[in-house]
Amino acid sequence: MAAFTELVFSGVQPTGNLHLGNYLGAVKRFVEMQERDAQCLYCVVDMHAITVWQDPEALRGQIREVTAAFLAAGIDPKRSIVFNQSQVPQHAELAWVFNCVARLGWLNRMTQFKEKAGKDRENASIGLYDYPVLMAADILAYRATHVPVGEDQKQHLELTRDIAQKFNTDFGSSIAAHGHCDAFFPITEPLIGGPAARVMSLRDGTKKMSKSDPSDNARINLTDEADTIAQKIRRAKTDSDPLPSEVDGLKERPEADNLVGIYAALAGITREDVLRDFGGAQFSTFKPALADLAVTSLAPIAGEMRRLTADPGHIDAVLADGSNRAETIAAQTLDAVKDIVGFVRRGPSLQAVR
Ligand code: AQP
Repeated sequence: MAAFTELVFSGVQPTGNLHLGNYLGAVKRFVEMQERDAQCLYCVVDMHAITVWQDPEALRGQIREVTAAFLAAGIDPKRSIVFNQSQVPQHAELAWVFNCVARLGWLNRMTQFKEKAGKDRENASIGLYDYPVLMAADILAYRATHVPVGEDQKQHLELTRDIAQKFNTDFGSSIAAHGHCDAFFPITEPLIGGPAARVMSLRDGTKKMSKSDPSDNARINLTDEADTIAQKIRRAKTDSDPLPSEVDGLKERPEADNLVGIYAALAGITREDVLRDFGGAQFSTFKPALADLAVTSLAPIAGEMRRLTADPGHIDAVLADGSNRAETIAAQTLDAVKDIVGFVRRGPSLQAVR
């Protein structure tokens, strides 16, 4: 087996309304991985964003806004590679190879496509259907070993593992003939977990907090002002019982479970810890405490995002630098993949004239 060094990859779509779920389920954990000194690549996945219509001018702003959120949350673009997907052409190239590895039956099972395409499936873009294959290419272009994501991405990560496995098997002898160990692609580990793996809507505890929810009150946006955050938490749907003292008591109480999970994730503690402090308390006590914690945690990020987005030149320079560094890694993978698959590619002397 190949010995892969730990390499972390993850992405966020620049589709607007970056929210608390994206922060707690993904971006906050990106920072934690960076602090563990892993080699990390964090990508603004703009090619994924256009699988549904995006206004071009708004998209440019949203790419810079997600980048600003990464930096404001604590991702250091010197230690981690921060870039946008469309600047590294190897993502699309590898996706094509994977289109020829993945099976139609695998994609037909993807629940996110079914949810997003809805009843009007014939009218969905081919890109939306093929989204999980491009996601596999994003990850495997760097031969990433770990991917921190929210729970909604679990099925897509399983597909990435299936594609890697099938590629390794289908091309096993060519992989060996080109001097690679038998597993060219790692079987990537999803890192899903913690109290905020699935943050739910503030208006309906059975629905995921989502960028596309028509109600702005269903989510806390990373750009919300302190007053707005506090107001949304005050108005969050709950039942009328006090909080239980044990986590088991949160079963069948999706809204209470969600607010306790958010508190735990923001404070960096467990649901059990939260209930130790607030078990028996009414929401009239718990909600103001949660609002204070949310404002204290999120207001500095929002402030820093505003400061960073006021200087798009700086953000674009961060993305250009990150894209160059990402491309250096991805180009090596693609050269190897082309050899393994049997393509004829330019040798070093011809590459020089490109
Ligand atoms: N509610 C959530 N709880 C925990 N994690 C979440 N993520 C998204 N929503 C939640 C995680 O955030 C990362 C980036 O997500 P994305 O931008 O790629 O796209 P998304 O999942 O499509 O975001 P939305 O909000 O769900 O958009 P719509 O409304 O279009 O469906 C991922 O790691 C994701 O798991």
